[in-house]
Amino acid sequence: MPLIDLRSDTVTRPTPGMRRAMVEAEVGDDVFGEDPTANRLQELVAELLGAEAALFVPSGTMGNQISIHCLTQPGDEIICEAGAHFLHYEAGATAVLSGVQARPLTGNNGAITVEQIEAALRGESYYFPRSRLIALENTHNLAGGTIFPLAEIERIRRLANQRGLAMHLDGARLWNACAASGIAPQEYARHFDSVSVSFSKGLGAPIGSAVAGSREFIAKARRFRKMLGGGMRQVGVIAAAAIYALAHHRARLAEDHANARRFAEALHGRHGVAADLATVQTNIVVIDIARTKLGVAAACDELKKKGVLVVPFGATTLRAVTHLDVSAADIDRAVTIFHKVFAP
Ligand code: TLP
Repeated sequence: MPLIDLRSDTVTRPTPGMRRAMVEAEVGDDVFGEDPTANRLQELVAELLGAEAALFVPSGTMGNQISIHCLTQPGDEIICEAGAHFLHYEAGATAVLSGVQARPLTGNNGAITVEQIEAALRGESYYFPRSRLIALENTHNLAGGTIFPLAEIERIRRLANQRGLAMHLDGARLWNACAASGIAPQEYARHFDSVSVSFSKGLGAPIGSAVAGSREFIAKARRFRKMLGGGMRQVGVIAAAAIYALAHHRARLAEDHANARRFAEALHGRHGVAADLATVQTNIVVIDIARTKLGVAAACDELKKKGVLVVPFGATTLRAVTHLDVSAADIDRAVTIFHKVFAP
């Protein structure tokens, strides 16, 4: 039996249709701006996000870091939620590449409020860092794939306008938020100066993200992408996979969300395992095993031996992510394996 890989939605392999699109992609040198497929993808993303322009980048990490770099100056401060991806999983890049520091605020399911942000804004004194950027994440990975409420984003944007702050959205899984909430991508995106979206997570493309914003922002982003070594050449081969993914794999995210819920409901409350069902809003399930006989590392090992891969997520938690390569039948098999591993 093949392993059921729930470590991340990044583990998917291109489908036959996607591979065909990649093979047939028209290509050119993208550093000259001449790759027709990359150009088409950028136009498509800009249109979907209601932005003036977009730029293809190799990874979500580069998308976040380029955005942060282009919207800040050294000595600035970024207000974000304490579990933000860029804070924990991007190798400290904001400090190294942009010389900025973060002001993390503890949110509720990954969402921070306008009141919290207002209270965290710095005054005018010369010895304070400059409050400059508000960075939000939707869906929020560490909080378990939770959706950031649009009404709060609108309030935060009003504050940002009053106080001259920029806003960045880490929308690596914005497509999941949209599929689950029924809210169109541009309804979220229009409140931000920069948005980073991924094609290589739930959408199932092998590589790639994009950043979107104003033409001026994208011109700066292109320059910094080059500086980071992210100017690629015949990139249409992978841009084609992203175009295919946007066309064919967005609506089906609802299946991943149904599978995540099915998984969480079947696990919760059995053999000491807990999954906070309120946070299972999209394709991520955070599983708390504090009240079971196993620690996190031992649990991952035992699950792997029996055929399920998950990752350690916190001191007592595991993360499981549903995706394109996991069926409802796989989920049922994974549930049976969990029950066997945690049974007393
Ligand atoms: N997340 C990965 C790991 O890095 C944790 C995962 O398996 O979930 N923003 C968010 C919200 C992300 O979840 C990720 C990747 C990124 C940015 C970075 O994207 P990549 O991996 O393309 O650099």
